[in-house]
Amino acid sequence: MIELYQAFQSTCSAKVRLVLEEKGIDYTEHDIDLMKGEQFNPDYVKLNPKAVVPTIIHDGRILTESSLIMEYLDDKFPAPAMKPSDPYLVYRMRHFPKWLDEVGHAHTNLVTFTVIHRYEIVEATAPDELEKRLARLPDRAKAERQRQILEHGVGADVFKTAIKGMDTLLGMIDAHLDEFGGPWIMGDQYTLADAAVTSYVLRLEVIGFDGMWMESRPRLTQWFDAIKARPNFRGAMSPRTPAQQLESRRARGEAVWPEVRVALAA
Ligand SMILES: N[C@@H](CCC(=O)N[C@@H](CS)C(=O)NCC(=O)O)C(=O)O
Repeated sequence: MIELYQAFQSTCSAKVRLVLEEKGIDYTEHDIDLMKGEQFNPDYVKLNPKAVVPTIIHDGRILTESSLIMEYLDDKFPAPAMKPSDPYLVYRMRHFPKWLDEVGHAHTNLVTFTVIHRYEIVEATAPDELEKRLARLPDRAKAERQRQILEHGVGADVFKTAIKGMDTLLGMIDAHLDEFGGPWIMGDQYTLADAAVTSYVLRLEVIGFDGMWMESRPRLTQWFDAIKARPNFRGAMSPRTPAQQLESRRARGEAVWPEVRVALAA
């Protein structure tokens, strides 16, 4: 049994759930409410000193960092294998989690913060608490980016860089589908690369930015439809978000999409 500390809507938590579901591993979910700041609870920070989700506890050991957890689970629970057998293909596959860890996750985080979280956090936080919340973020560069978004919204340069970064990810997926022939990123085998990127593409869809591929990337559209039809997706992502919240998030994204489309084309 694995204890998973997570936030249901967090991209990194979803990565781990997709692997757990794919392998049929039993797990118990412990939800951390990121909007309320429960990640800063001292008991949780003892598990995850960066005050982020996910964290798992397995065999009495604490594991953090979603990409590393995915690899751990794939090694510890080998069936079905989520890595190709050819080391060269493993090398190619690992570019996806590497890119997400190095830059992609921060891009998504910022895009989400710009389009929805800044409103939800502002609604849930008293004005003087907002400053304290920024001050509590261990990642100071992230706090500074969030400050710029609070001031300039989708007009902030940091937002434009982030959304172009997400476009790069879509381009990477599309190029691999072309090179390896699909249906998955590395070809016939559904791998950690597919599980790693799924929640990032889903996030763009949730905020109404699916115009980034629907009209221009048919291979990616087909891949994403196939991803959403998989049992592990249905298990890991079964809707728990109230329909009203989904609608309001999509509406917030759609309201800024024309401006974002222009920024992407620039
Ligand atoms: N590199 C970490 C990143 C984890 C991360 O940033 N998680 C986000 C949710 S997807 C989080 O907990 N954010 C809390 C916050 O920003 O305060 C991982 O892959 O596990």
